Amino acid sequence: MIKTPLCDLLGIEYPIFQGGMAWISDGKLAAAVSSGGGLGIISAMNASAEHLKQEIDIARSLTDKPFGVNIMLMSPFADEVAKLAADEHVAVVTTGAGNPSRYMPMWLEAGVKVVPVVASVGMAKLVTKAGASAVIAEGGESGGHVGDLTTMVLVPQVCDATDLPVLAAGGIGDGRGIAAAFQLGAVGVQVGTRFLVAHECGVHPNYKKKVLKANDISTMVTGKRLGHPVRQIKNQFSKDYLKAEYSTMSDEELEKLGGGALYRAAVEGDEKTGDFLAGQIAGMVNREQPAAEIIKEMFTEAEEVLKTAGRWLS
Ligand code: TUI
Repeated sequence: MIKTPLCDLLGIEYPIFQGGMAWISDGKLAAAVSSGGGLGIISAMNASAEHLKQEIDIARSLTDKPFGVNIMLMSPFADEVAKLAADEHVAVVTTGAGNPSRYMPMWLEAGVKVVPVVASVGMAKLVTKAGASAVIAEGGESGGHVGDLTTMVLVPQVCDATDLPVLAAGGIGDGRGIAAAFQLGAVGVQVGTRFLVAHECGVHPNYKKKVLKANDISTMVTGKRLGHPVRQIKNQFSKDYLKAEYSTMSDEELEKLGGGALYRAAVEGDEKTGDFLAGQIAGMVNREQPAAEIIKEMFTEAEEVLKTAGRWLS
């Protein structure tokens, strides 16, 4: 059995978070992951507090286990969803794409545990001082909004910079990845891409098909010109967008080109104009499974790997 301080801190069986994926991580997926022993997370994404409240109610109707809410700090609704998370006393808030400090006193006051995603040592130190309960060190192998550093170099440096429990994210798709993350000092992992093909994940079937078909070199990063690099599966949209980034197109027009693309992928399954965010481990995801089975399988594998980790020692 693998049990780490993160399990005791949050009252979960397996030290794994399901990533908060915009337009994808809803109350149903979060409940399935939490019922399976991990921490399911609802994405507040770019939607209103009203939408988030509906998903929280769905999760609460499906599981008695704790779950979390992910707040994307660049969302125009960040203020109202941050307040709702406090009012609802959700067990955990994770944050992404920015500095969560301005909301931390409100969340801590409400008894919410805050676990920010960080992409640098500086941000890890800052959120440690601000009262975070743990940090997620996310490398650029992940899907969606990415930082510059890889998981391999970010995780040990974040572990050295904070006394908080560290979760590793980005590039973790099976038990080998969990075992490797633990060797770097992490005591938990966050996984997004593999949960895209969970039975309980309501993303469009075309999205699942794209992940199942992907190989090691299927993803690419766009969005550097506007300062928001995003990893996605290569398709017509990503190639057109990259070309536009290197053209004389204005920033405003470029922004318009990207607008709604994730919705078109996740909800409408539009293979040409949709933006199919996924991490580099997409090539390792070959099978649809229930969320609980994904978690169990990953940790059974990790246990096997860790048991034999000393086999070359003499
Ligand atoms: O946030 C994510 N992944 C996301 S957000 C998203 S929606 C979006 N769509 C278009 C453009 C941008 C976003 C899709 N996927 N992951 C967590 C994450 N956070 N990765 C990197 C970071 C991060 C980056 C900078 C965290 C803190 C940070 O601090 C910057 C600062 O203020 O110094």
